[in-house]
Amino acid sequence: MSRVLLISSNTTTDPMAVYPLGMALVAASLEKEGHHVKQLDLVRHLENIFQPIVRTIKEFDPDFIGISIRNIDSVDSFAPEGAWYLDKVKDIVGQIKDLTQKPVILGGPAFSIMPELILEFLNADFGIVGEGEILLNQLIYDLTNKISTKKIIFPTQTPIDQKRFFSPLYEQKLVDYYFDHSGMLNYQTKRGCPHGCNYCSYPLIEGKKIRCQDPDFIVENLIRLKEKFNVDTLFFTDAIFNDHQGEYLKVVERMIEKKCNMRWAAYFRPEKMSPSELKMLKKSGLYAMEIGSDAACDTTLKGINKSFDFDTILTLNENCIKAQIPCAHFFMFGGPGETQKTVQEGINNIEQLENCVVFAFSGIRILPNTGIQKIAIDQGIISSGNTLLKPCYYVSQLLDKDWMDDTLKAAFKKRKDRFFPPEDGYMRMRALKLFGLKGLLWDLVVNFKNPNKE
Ligand code: B12
Ligand code: SF4
Repeated sequence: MSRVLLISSNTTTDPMAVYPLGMALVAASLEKEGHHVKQLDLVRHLENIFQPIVRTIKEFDPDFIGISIRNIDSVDSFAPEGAWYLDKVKDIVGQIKDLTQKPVILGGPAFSIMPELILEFLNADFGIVGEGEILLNQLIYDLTNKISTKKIIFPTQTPIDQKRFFSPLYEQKLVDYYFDHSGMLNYQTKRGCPHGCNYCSYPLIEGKKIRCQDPDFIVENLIRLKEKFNVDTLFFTDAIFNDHQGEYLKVVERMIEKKCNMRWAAYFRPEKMSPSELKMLKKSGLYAMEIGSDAACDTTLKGINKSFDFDTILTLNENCIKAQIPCAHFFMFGGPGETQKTVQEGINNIEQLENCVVFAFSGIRILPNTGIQKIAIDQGIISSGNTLLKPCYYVSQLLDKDWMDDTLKAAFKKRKDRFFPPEDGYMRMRALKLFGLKGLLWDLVVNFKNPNKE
């Protein structure tokens, strides 16, 4: 059996530090196979990320080093150059290569979006696209037994299904760190998204088919988190929690039955969710909803291939107010079909969304193998040779980005429940953290008694 060092290379703490869940799942699968695993999370060593790498490699002497890469950049068109994270990961790989010749294996959501480019840029040895639990074990087996293998391993036809999901190998010291800094832990109840929103990378990372964990298995894990680690607040990291098959309802029913008593938040797709359904979600502990509303009027919703309209967003928001569940809507401006007229229409529409928070973004990060990449090439916004490794944004040619940015800033500046540009939101959150507050934080702004207009 091998000694495997797993490193979570993510050092971003905006909008909050997030537990390296992917690493914890891969670690669980390796341990189950009998390997000796060490998890190193660099976010806990921000003052000097290289020191723990050197020390751990010397002390642990791994046979394989796996690096989890979560983010490529901050997907914010206002962000400075430093918000591109791969330079730092390249330094990490370089440091490791100075110390050992053992294989360096990459994985994680960012890696899975552009595997060939990232493997080459980072000068690592191997990479696994998509879920790593089964494939990393297989790769280690092949390398140990000198069976020839490709440098990049793509997902198989048989991804993990209901019976083969692992329980994350959470570690006490990491749990303490994240609970202390972000006030929550995370858990994933399902994988995959069948929708085809044309800018989105999620189906590339997790596949299109929804694969749900057994509700009993989920609840067992949540109770373990509570009893063993004293965690009572969670974020479900599913691409969409409210899947159209309604599997999520079974999960929350079981959470209620088993008296989980946990507070939780998640991403939701704006779909018709009845007041009684929202009531049940709230009863199970739902305390805040992040809603992928994504575009602010029917023309731009169509432009990114959404199958719902703005009325659906409005209805969901009204039902959330009735159920007294704080929600945050995320909107991207500048997508296909955006004009000065639709920006204005979008601002007017958003004005109708009461008692909620809005995060707005300018432009859409173009990622490889997405529909928006093709549109951008066809419209001459990017060349077909653009690798997209460095941040590159789609902005409709039917308007001027500066005009759009100024118009959005002017529309939102007087409101404390509207966050634009993103850095403005992060600054406000950092300020709240200085006062010792933690959690999503935006939910503190929603006040059902008093509208948030100033
Ligand atoms: C939930 C989520 C969030 C939540 C997290 C809440 C929480 N408390 O955890 C919130 C809203 C806070 C968030 C914030 C951000 N996010 Co986010 N997020 C996600 C999402 C939907 C799921 C991530 C997750 O937890 N997955 C579950 C775990 C189990 O899966 P996993 O990490 O992918 O791990 C599996 C595999 O990747 C692989 N694997 C992982 N590590 C390793 C290592 C090795 C060696 C191997 C072999 C395999 C392997 O195996 C694992 C198990 O199967 C993804 C999209 C997606 N569908 O992946 C975006 C995503 C990761 N986020 C992204 C981004 C950009 C961000 C932000 C920078 C956005 C911003 N400006 O605010 C921040 C950064 C936050 C931070 N501190 O890092 C991008 C990253 C890629 C990119 N474009 O750069 C993604 C991919 C979405 C996108 N736009 O494309 N996010
Ligand atoms: S934006 Fe949401 S609904 Fe659309 S494909 Fe991505 S994860 Fe699925």
